[in-house]
Amino acid sequence: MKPKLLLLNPATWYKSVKLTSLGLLSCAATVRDDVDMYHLDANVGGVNLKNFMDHIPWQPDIVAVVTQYTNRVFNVLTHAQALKERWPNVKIITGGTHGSLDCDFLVKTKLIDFVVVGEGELTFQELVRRIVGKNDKPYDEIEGLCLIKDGKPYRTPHRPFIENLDDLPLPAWDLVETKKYYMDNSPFGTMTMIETSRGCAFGCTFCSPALLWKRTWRKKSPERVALEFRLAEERGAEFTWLAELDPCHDPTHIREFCTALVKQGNTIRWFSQQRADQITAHPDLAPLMYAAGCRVANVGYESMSIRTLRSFNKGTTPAMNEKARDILHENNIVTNGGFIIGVPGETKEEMMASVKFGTTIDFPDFAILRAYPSTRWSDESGGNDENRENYKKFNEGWCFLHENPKLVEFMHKYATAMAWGHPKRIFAFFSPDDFRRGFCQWRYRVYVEVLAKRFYDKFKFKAQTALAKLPWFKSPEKLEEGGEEYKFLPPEAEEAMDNPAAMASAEMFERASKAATGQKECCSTDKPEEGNGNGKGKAPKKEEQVAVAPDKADTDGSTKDPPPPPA
Ligand code: B12
Ligand code: SF4
Repeated sequence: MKPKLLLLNPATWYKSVKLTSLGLLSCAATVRDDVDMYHLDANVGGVNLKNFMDHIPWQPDIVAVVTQYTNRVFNVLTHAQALKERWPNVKIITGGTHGSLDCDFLVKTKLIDFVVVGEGELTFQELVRRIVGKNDKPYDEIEGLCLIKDGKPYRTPHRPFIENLDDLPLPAWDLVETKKYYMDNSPFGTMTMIETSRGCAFGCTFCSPALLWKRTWRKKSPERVALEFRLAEERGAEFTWLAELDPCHDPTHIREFCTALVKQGNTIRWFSQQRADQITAHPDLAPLMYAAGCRVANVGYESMSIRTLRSFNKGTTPAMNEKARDILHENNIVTNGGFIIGVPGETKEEMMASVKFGTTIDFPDFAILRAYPSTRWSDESGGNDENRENYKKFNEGWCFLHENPKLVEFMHKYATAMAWGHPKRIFAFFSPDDFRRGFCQWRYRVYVEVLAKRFYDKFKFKAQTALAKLPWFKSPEKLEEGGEEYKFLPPEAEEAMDNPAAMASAEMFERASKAATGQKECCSTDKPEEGNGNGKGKAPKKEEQVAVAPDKADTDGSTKDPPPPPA
């Protein structure tokens, strides 16, 4: 009998979009021959944070849980605590964007045994094989790991990136029931995720994956992309997110795979993230992408203020944003635009310019600037340890960084109201295009649900506060019964958060290693270049965009005392 590995997608508040983690399934595919696996998603089929333990079919030897999202990190710990309480010897592994960038904290909680830092597949394979006794490499010699060694968080050397993404095994979609994945009330049908490339060569100051992938970009071949679309069709998927940061990075690549999709008569419609500069530099891409199935573009417009775009190191301009919007409109691609407000120093007028522009695109999404771990904004507001407490509020309309938080919170509400309530929106309801009409109606249903939930939460919170005043109603657990989200930190995590002495060394290590690996440099916005015609900003040239072997600091690990923090 093989050892047992549980693959766990942790519970989130974000339930209207049902998608499991592609990263987890891609890692799982590397250990098919070594373990028996079961995939459990605590967001679908009635499974949640409270009852997920009842849905585990057997006692696992290993649990692999995703820590992709900053706003979900405490939920991950709540899951881990329940698992460790029932099975103290189970090995818990995590990985993903957030986990990689705040790995010291996760292992310090002692609820997580190993964090796979950065690209997961090869590290995960080696680690799982080590745990089940298929190799005897010491844990601290497995590249790309964070673990506790001599009582302290310890990071092994960085693992070089996989050179050819076609070498990856196909993600383990066979462990997942396609019909469980869709967007609530949406016209898109069943959903899946396909990755055509990996990484991003840009360095926006708010973005965590730019740090994770060290500003590299790699692609799958058009044949491999076409194969993955075909297999997705075969398993019944009708819609997919391109699960990548920058699908249009190399125009030849996207032209080739779109042509391959058209040739094979692809029926899957897809959604992709895009940059305004790439849309404007290659206007011929939009019609080809449409023909290949692209129906929605999530464009990182971010702002209509050049000053704000510069402080984000975005490398685009307001003029590019306008042109990109027009190209997408002309090609009937629905635009779901992302905007961020609340950068320190941003004026009301600058925010207002973004709000106004938002009313001219199909669906603007406004977010308040967050200090995602290890980004410039986190460093400038005290580092990961200072910001961690705020992760709990990352879902909500809170402003942490701007000098006038009330203004930003107000503008956020106003922007959201304009995004949904602007009279122009009504036209989309009656659009002759089925897809656009369906998309619009779906977004409205989501909005109504969000409003209803907020109203309910507020009401519930007030009721709870009133109840808590009654002398005979003291138990916080009682108040939370039936709740879905993390509310109380597991004691081990509280301890790790409240222990400044232990944190001091980890923080020193964090800062020093970050400075040494050049992460700071990647996000510096001292003098961001203006969009330079093709809008490439500060991205390195093509030939520099290959994954580089780890530098000395990366391979140094931390067997010694950490070097002093940079001045
Ligand atoms: C598709 C997507 C979504 C989808 C579905 C996500 C899902 N279920 O996975 C939806 C629409 C739901 C979504 C929503 C949001 N998203 Co999103 N999303 C993505 C996107 C584009 C792709 C993720 C992906 O599959 N990548 C491809 C895989 C192969 O890469 P990977 O996940 O990094 O996995 C590798 C490693 O990280 C590691 N790994 C990953 N997981 C695990 C687990 C284990 C056990 C191990 C060992 C290793 C490992 O190994 C993998 C292979 O090498 C990413 C950007 C990106 N490219 O990562 C943003 C991203 C993850 N999203 C982001 C954000 C902010 C959000 C939202 C908060 C947006 C919003 N304001 O509402 C919401 C909240 C979601 C929530 N809390 O649940 C941020 C996360 C930042 C952060 N630190 O939190 C990202 C990184 C985008 C960005 N530019 O900043 N998202
Ligand atoms: S373009 Fe900027 S925001 Fe988008 S993935 Fe790259 S670094 Fe992040």
